[in-house]
Amino acid sequence: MKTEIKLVKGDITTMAVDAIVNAANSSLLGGGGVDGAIHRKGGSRILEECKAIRNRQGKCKTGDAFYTSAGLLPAKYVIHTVGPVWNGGRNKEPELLASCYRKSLEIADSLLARSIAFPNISTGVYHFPKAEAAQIAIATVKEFIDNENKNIEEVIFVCFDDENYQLYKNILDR
Ligand code: AR6
Repeated sequence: MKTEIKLVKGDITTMAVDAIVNAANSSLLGGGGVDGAIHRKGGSRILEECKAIRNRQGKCKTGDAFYTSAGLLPAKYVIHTVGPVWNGGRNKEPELLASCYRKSLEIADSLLARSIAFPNISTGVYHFPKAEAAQIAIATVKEFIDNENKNIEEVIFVCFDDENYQLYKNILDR
């Protein structure tokens, strides 16, 4: 299948796609940034589902992902993934970030999602350097769609800030 990669500048909570990805934290109980926006606009149902998952299986490990419904958002599902906190780069941050993208894609594919939108995981409060994060995000998505994907037709990178948007644009235009 030919899967398209698209780039958008904006707010991921407005995306009418099958799955949006949330840059969550291991508590699963919400936070600021994109996580805050998703819970705020999506309503209490998302948090209730997160709490139920936490009660069943405990905290979410860094690099791992799980999904809930999308509450009041236009998407069908929210895939919550926990990005690494940048701590110099020698604590497996690149591998863990790649794992966030890969596991999210695996979940979306297993949900038969045809479209998935990603924020720039870990590049806000978690301070992952944006240029390196963009390389990892794009390389991991390409690898997945070339080798494993069955159902996803569209992967959209949703950049909230200009710097991320330009970094992605430069790589994708090459
Ligand atoms: N739509 C798309 N992207 C957004 C939005 C939005 N509405 N809002 C912010 N971003 P961050 P992290 C971008 O800090 O670094 C939370 O408190 C933002 O510009 O949301 O993975 C969690 O609970 C940045 O590029 O996530 C965790 O505790 C990107 O989203 C912690 O932050 C990620 O920034 C996770 O930190």
